[in-house]
Amino acid sequence: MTHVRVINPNTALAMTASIGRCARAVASPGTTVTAVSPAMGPESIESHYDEALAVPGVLAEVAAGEREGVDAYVIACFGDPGLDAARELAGGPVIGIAEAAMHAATLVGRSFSVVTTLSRTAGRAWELAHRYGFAALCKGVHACDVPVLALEEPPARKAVIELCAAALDRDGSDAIVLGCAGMADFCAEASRATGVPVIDGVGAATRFAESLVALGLRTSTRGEYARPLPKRYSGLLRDFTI
Ligand code: 5HY
Repeated sequence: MTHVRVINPNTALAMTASIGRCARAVASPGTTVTAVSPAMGPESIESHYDEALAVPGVLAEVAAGEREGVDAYVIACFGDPGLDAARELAGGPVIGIAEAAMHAATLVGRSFSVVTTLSRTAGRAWELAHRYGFAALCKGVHACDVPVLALEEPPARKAVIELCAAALDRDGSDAIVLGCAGMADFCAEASRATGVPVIDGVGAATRFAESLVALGLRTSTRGEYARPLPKRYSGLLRDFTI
């Protein structure tokens, strides 16, 4: 039995439950998915400040998972907060939903567009497209300007799906990447409405995580992802001492 821990880096428990449902909907029968939120952190992640303050909670959840024997992790926030640091702690694979979604999009299309929440988060999406090597294939990042925690309201779903269609027209791209874990359950409807592959990073990351475990692939401990060197951490971070 493979155990995949899906970490919603924000503390919105209703969103964590929705993310867990979306991950379990695609997971294999032999996979256990546990969806968690950190005990500390922002209720939603919509800025660099939020993203920075989400990382300690993500790392605490990975450290807990290591104690529990978790096989792989999904970081279910489109900024992939703490991804590299989490890979230094985890023995198994750690997959960010942005990285997973962009990889999946390029396997089914020559180009993709990202549909995200607030305009201020578009820069991070571009930064990740460059970091992951997809800058030439990402034809646009489009914000619906719906706050993360408002995505569950009916008008939001309509706005996101309409923006998916507009993004394809503007960019001439082949696929859509949904730029928020809170959009995961819009995926099927958006794909029906647009007629193109619409990728939800939660599902993509969950399947990638399972596949890497099935292939016997664990995070490399050589070089950049080696365990952090022992040292003291003080103040609020004292419990992070390795
Ligand atoms: C997410 N924020 O997936 C991102 C989306 C964003 O709380 N979960 C969040 O707007 O960056």
